[in-house]
Formats: sequence, C-alpha cells, structure tokens
Amino acid sequence: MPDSAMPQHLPDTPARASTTWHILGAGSMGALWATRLARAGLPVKLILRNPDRLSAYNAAQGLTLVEGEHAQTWAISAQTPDTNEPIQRLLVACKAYDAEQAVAQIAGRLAPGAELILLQNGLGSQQAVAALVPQAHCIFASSTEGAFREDDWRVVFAGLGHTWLGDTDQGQAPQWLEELQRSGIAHEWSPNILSRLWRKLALNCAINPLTVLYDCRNGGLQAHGEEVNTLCTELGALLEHCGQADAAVDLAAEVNRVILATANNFSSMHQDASQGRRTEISYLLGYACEAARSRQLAVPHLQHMHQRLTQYLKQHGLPCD
Ligand code: NAD
Ligand code: KPL
Repeated sequence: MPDSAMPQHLPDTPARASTTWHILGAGSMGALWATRLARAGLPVKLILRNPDRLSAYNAAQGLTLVEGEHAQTWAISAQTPDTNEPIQRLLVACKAYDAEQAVAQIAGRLAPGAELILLQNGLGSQQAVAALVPQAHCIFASSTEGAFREDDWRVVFAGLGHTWLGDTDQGQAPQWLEELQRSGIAHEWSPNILSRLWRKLALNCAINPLTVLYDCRNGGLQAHGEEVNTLCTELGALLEHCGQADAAVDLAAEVNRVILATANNFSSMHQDASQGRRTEISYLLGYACEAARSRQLAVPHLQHMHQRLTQYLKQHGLPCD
C-alpha cells in the first residue's frame, strides 16, 4: 500500500489558540488519537518513554495511521517525560499496568487544574492514577474502537467504535469534546462512566480468559455456553454487590450476542497471550475477584478461572499480574 509521499508537517502555532494535547504512550490507542487530533489541526505532543525511543521516533519522521488502503504520516512533535514544559491536558494511552508509573513520571509537570483522560481497559488503574494526582481532574474513558501496531510508529485503525467519557463526580461535559467531534472521534459524555467500565469489565471477564484457555476465537465459546453463562451469573451478582445493578441487566444475553457478533475475532487477551505480551488480567479478572473478596461474596467460578489463567500465563512464561 503506498504511503502518502511526505510526512505532513504541522504548524508550530495552530490557527486558533487551543490547549495542547499531550499524549502519554504512542502505541495503538495513543497513535489513533494523536493522528486524528493532529489531522484536525489541533496541537498535539507525544511523550515517549526515554531518549532512545525519542531518537527512534525522530528517525521515523512521524506517526503513521493506516486506514483501509490509505496510510498517512503525521510529523507530530515528541518529547521525553523529563521535558520542562507544563501539561494542561493529558491523554494517558498506556496499558493499565503501566499507567500509574507513567503518570508518576510526569506528575510534577501537571499545571493547576490539569485534565487527564484515562483510556485504560478494566478497572483499578484509573483509581490508582486519580489517587496519585489528586490535584488533577481525571476523566475515565471506555472505548470500543480497535487499533493495532503494524510496526513501530505505524498503527492500523482496525475497528470503528465509540468512546464514552465521564468522571466520578457527575461533572459537566467539558467544552473540548468539540475537538473530538472535529477530529472524527465518535464519543459521548457518560453521566455514569463507572457503570460502562464495569459492564465492559464483565464482558471481558466472561469472554477473554476462556478464549485464552481454549485457544479459540470468540465464536469458539459457543461450544462452552454453560461455562460462559455460569460466569455471567457470578459477574451479575458481583455487579449488584458493587452497587452497579444497571451494569448487570441482561449481561448473559449481551455476552452471547458479542460472542456471535465477534465470532471470527480473537479477543484482545488472546492476542496478547499468543503474541507473548503481558495481559491486563489484574485489571479484569483480578479486579473482579478482589472486589468480590473485599465484599465477602463467593465467586468460586471466577476464582477458579483466575487460577487457571494465572497458571496458564506462568506456564507460558508471561507475567500473571
Ligand atoms: P499499546 O501497548 O499499543 O500502547 C501503549 C504504549 O504506552 C506503548 O507504546 C508503550 O511503550 C507506552 N508506554 C508505556 N509506559 C510508558 C511510559 N512510562 N512513558 C511513555 N510511554 C509509555 O497499548 P494499546 O493497545 O494502545 O492499549 C492502551 C489501553 O487502551 C489498554 O488499556 C487497552 O486495553 C485499551 N484499549 C485498547 C484498544 C485497542 O484496540 N488497542 C481498544 C480499546 C481499549
Ligand atoms: O472487548 C473485547 C476484547 O477482545 O477485549 C471483546 C470483543 C468484547 C471480547 O471480550
């Protein structure tokens, strides 16, 4: 597929004064957001792990977004965490297990009233980040968009989706959502983002671990319907005990719908495990089991699933946290 010949260089000063979007983590989701914001003419800066990653990025001359047959490179400026520049708006696009440490590296740069948008899947990492930077306004996000890294600094937009954003104090939708609109990032302000995150966590707990253990596509779980439904029953009870009764409504029906609708796909956890990458188990099944334990709710099947998955990851030389 031909790439557009030259990287698109972006103006140093955008036409209209706008808050810079700092993006922490230039992987799949970070690149998907950064390139679309930059394409809309918004000021974007990437924060990369260290000077080696910054040199590699500069050598590549930008971030490439592949959409269908079209690939376009955007020369978005980048920096390391120790750059001396205040951050007003930060998209945290690391994996759940990296988010807290990554934010700790830039915490001293956060301007008064800074806003953080936390894109992590599962639960637990958002609360850890919010506790680390109590002076900042943390917005949690739950996204059904899909992207993967084809190569370093080259990301494929693999699945259209939607992103829900919200905070835990029932705050008003921020003005800058209009910038997401302009960037073509389908989104909605959610008055109850925790309910969305819990629902997604439950879906992921009912599907993802089983696809790893049975080494199958999502559709392969149709042969294990009883096991899926047993997990859904426990997950529903857990949601209710956690004050998330709305997220429990018709859970099994939705899980079975998702299994059918995504029958041909490998779950994100299956992709991680089969490619030798660390999974987000602690922020999905681990979080669910801990939430049940702390409320003295018996969830024997979820616990057993957690043990089996932990064992599997150990046997395959992968971290189980
Ligand atoms: P990824 O591994 O592709 O990208 C994470 C990036 O963060 C990597 O480039 C990594 O080097 C970087 N990073 C880690 N620590 C850092 C640090 N200290 N400083 C700077 N950079 C650092 O991950 P992803 O697929 O983009 O996923 C990010 C989150 O979004 C996950 O929680 C995932 O579950 C969620 N999510 C992903 C998708 C998807 O399709 N990829 C969809 C929905 C939600
Ligand atoms: O979100 C998913 C994932 O693979 O992480 C689905 C498709 C819902 C399966 O749980």
